[in-house]
Amino acid sequence: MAIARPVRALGLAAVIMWCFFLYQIFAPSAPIRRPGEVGWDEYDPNLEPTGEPEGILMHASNEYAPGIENSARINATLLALVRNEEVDGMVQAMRDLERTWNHKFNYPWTFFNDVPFSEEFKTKTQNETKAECKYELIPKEHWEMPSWINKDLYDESIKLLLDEKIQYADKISYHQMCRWNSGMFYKHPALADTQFYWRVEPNVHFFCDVDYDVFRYMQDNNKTYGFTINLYDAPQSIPTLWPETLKFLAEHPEYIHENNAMDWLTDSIRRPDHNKKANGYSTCHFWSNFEIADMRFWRSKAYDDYFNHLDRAGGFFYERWGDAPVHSIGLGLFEDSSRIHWFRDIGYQHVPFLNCPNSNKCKGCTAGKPFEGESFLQKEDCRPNWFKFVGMG
Ligand SMILES: Nc1nc2c(ncn2[C@@H]2O[C@H](COP(=O)(O)OP(=O)(O)OP(=O)(O)O)[C@@H](O)[C@H]2O)c(=O)[nH]1
Ligand SMILES: *[C@@H]1O[C@H](CO)[C@@H](O)[C@H](O)[C@H]1NC(C)=O
Ligand SMILES: *[C@@H]1O[C@H](CO)[C@@H](O)[C@H](O)[C@H]1NC(C)=O
Ligand SMILES: *[C@@H]1O[C@H](CO)[C@@H](O)[C@H](O)[C@H]1NC(C)=O
Ligand SMILES: [Mg+2]
Repeated sequence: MAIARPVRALGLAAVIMWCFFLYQIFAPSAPIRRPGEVGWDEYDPNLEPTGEPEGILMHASNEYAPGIENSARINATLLALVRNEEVDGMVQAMRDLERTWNHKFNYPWTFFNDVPFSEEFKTKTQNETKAECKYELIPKEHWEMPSWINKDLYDESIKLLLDEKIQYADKISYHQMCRWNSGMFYKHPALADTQFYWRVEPNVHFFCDVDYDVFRYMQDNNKTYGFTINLYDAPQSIPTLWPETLKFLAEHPEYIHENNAMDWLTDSIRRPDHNKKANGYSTCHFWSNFEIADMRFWRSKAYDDYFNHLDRAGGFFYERWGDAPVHSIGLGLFEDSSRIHWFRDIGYQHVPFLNCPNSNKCKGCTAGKPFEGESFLQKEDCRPNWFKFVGMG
């Protein structure tokens, strides 16, 4: 009996589909690797089910209602440096964070700008929250290029950075922004009575419901700094940052904390070229567009002296030192590394990288996928080094 060719083709397709289906069900899953085992670098702990962190937690309650006196809120703010033109991106980021967290806690927002905020910016952002919004102008002396920067040397240096394809190298405002985030924001008079902040940039995303007060978590569990993402930096943007740091340490060995993260800062095994080009620094850093932190650390003598040393050296302008490596080196040297916390439960994205935990509280991201886009981005993730040298705390 002859079977028509299309029917044969259909039958074959059905068999293939069936085999694929069986394979999906019965194929052995990739072995899960544990810390200490060979191949640890490839294992992503975000694949494991994630709940709330251990430790003391304060959950949402009517003590967090907006505008009440003696609320359960502590001395903290959501903080954003942002331009008027970025209002729509800011609204989007606020909407995510209000939906997943802040509508339960109503912490105030504080916005900073080097020019006055427009009425449009104020109206649109205040409309996104029941909490108070404050709009602050940055004083000129915190923003402008310091007097000791040599303009000719700056112009020459920018040419070299552009040859190295360093993004935004020729935008003065980008250098100013990095310097302000490194050593100025916490000196703004509007923050004089604020201890903790959560930094938020326009256009970022938050994916997971978080039901406890993260600021209280920091305070009650002795945490100084919280991060979600750990990345390598472009070494060409910071060739003399580590050498300047070593000069500073030679003058001030007393600032180094006994439980520091020096091994994480100086690792040369995972990405030897980066360490070499950065003259001894792995370039691994907390990606600072997300940070939840205690400003007492930035205001400490150790960090303040360190920032002033770097500022005098000029690398915020002659090179393109970012606030992420500067914060990270400061923390890695002068803070107890057990006081640095990985907020694995906060689903977060700043394109193209993300932190996506495995939890039914999260919507809109794929657990365990640390980047979106081309696979070459994978190698930029340096969390495995943090886990290796410090842990998952
Ligand atoms: N007011 C103000 N805010 C700025 C300025 N430059 C940067 N920012 C803000 O500083 C933050 C970081 O700047 P971005 O341009 O996002 O820098 P980035 O995250 O390194 O780069 P992207 O990958 O392009 O996002 C954002 O919140 C910006 O809104 C500026 O000149 N004025
Ligand atoms: C205010 O917020 C509501 C709800 O999110 C939104 O629908 C509305 O468009 C907003 N209004 C303005 C002026 O942004
Ligand atoms: C808030 O924190 C700041 C800075 O640490 C401190 O000076 C101030 O006294 C605190 N205020 C309250 C009400 O706790
Ligand atoms: C926090 O640190 C203080 C002082 O070092 C200590 O007394 C306290 O027990 C610590 N609390 C927690 C939860 O670790
Ligand atoms: Mg950005």
